[in-house]
Amino acid sequence: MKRILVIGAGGQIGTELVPHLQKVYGHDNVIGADLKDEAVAKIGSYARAIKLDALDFNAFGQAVKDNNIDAIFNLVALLSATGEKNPELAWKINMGALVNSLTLAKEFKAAVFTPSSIGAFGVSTPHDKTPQDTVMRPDTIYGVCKVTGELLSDYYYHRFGVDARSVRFPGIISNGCLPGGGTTDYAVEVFYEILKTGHYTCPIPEDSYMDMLYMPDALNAVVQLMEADPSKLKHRNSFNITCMSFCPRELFAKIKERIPSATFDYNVDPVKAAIADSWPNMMDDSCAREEWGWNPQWHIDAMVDDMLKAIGAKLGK
Ligand code: AKB
Repeated sequence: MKRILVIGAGGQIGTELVPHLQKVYGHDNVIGADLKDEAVAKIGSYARAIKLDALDFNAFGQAVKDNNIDAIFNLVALLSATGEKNPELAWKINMGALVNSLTLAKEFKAAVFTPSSIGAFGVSTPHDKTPQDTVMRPDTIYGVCKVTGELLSDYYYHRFGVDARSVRFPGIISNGCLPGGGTTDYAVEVFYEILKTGHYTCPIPEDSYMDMLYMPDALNAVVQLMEADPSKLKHRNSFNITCMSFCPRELFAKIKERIPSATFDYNVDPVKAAIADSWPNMMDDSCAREEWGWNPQWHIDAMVDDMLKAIGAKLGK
C-alpha cells in the first residue's frame, strides 16, 4: 500500500486527484499539501492536509519523513501563459519543486509523478501525429521547465534508480476547480460563461487545434502509469497521452448544438495565440497505449454533455 504526498494539491488537477487516489489507495494514505491557507482548508475537508512550501527543502523533507511517504505526486507549477509574465519566477517554482521532489525521492526511496505537458513541444516539432520521440525546442519558459524536468527525471531514474514516471498532459477539461494561467483554459472557461451569461469571448484563434483530455481520463492515466509493470516501460519521462483534438470553433459548435442561444466571439490574446500555435495539433499516443495500456474513454460529445450537466448543477441552472 502506498503512502502518497500530493504537492500543489489545491489546483485544478490536485482537487480531483487527491479524492481519486484516496479511493484507490485508501483515505488515510493520501496527504494533500499546498502553500495557500485557503487551499489547505479546502483539502482538509476531504483529506489530510498540510501547509507546505515545496521550495523549502527541509520542510518538504520533514513532511516526507514524518508521514512515511513512498510516492510524491508533484503538481506544483505556474502554467504557460502566467509563466510568460514572469519567466524567472516560473523557473524558480517549477524547477524548484521538481528538484526537491527528485532529491527527496532519492533519499527516501519514493516514486515520483510530475506531469509534463504538450507545452514541452514547440514550433519546430511536427504538429500532426506528434511522435513520442521528436524535436523538443519549446518557445515558453513553461515548456523549457517541462523538457528540463523530463530529462532530469529520466536522469534520476537511470543514475539513482528513482522510480520517476510522467505523462505529457494536453489541456485538461474539468468541472471541479478552475484552471488558472494556462493556454488551454478557454476550453473550461467557456462552459461557465455560457451557463452564466450565454456569451463567451475567446482568447484563442477559432481554428487553433490543441489536444485535450477530460479529467476522468487524466486521473486514470496517473494511476495506470504509476501502477504499470516497470519491465514494460521503454519510456518514462514522459508519455504522450491524448483523447481529443479540437479548435474553439468546433467546441463552440458542440455547445451551440445543445444551447442554441449561446453566442461566441473572439478577442485573441497574442501571447496565448502564439503559444497555442506552437503546440501540437494532435499527438501520437501509441507508446502509452502499447507500454501501459492507455485507453481513454471521454470524447468530445460525452465530455460536453457531462460538463454542461455538472457545471449547470453547480451554478443552479
Ligand atoms: C497550459 O495551457 O499551460 C496547460 C498545459 C497544456 O500544460 N493547461
